[in-house]
Amino acid sequence: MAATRLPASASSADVAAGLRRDGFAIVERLVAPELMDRVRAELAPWMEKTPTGDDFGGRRTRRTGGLIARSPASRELVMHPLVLGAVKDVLGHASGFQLHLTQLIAIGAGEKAQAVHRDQWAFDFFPFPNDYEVQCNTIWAMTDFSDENGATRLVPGSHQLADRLQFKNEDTVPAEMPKGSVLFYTGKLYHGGGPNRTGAARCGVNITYAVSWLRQEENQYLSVPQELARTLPDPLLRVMGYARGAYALGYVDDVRDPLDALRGGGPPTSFGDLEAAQARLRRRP
Ligand SMILES: O=C(O)CCC(=O)C(=O)O
Ligand SMILES: [Fe+2]
Repeated sequence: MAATRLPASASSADVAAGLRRDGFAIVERLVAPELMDRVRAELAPWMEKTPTGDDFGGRRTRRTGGLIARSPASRELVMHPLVLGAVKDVLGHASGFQLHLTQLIAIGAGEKAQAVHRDQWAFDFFPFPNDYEVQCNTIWAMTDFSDENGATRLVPGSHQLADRLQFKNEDTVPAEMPKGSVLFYTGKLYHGGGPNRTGAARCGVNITYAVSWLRQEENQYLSVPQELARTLPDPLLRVMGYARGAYALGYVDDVRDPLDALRGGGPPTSFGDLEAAQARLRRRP
């Protein structure tokens, strides 16, 4: 595939450049396979209980969410510095970003191809401008991803095309990659889960991020019980959404910071200077 395929030594800027050019980038073997095995072992009891999906999600596909609460090892993936750096770069036109969803996607044996789509359609199909990405996404390979076992299918460069297009399987290429690799793609890239023609599940960890002025797909405040949230590190909590989004979003009662409120205190604050916030955003590309 003539597309951005990078070694684990790649920088966030390399990844962001690939995302801007092709709408996706693959970083091979970014984490040790053992980390993916730990995530898998922690999620195994939940996976067994997860029902298969609908026509869009896949009748032979299981999506297990709530990874922050259920899998301590998955928090390393959520907070991987290369990922956070690339997300910050690609979504840098907004005043902030936050976690959008966490999901182990197990595409079962015999599953058919998922309908090709844009992930940003989740936002009510709002026609965001082509030069305004609202999402930057990852899928971590928990098994090898191959053409045969359902590697994610991509339409290279399609982040720059019109909205609401329809594609067939022949228009797509498979994001083949070994276990421990990560596929980055933007919310505008047309893609879908691939058909699995093997006898074993294809497992990938989908961790997505979106600008902090949009609603999260997975509700982190209820997916992670408060008693557990209080034990998590501040930087992770901030990414999960315990932070003010944009100028005023997400405060608690008398404009307390959500992280202060979670920890049971914090002074009232004010919204700050709207003029200054506007000026900061005007300077962004
Ligand atoms: O599992 C995959 O490879 C992709 C799944 C996907 O695109 C989705 O569920 O939105
Ligand atoms: Fe998707």
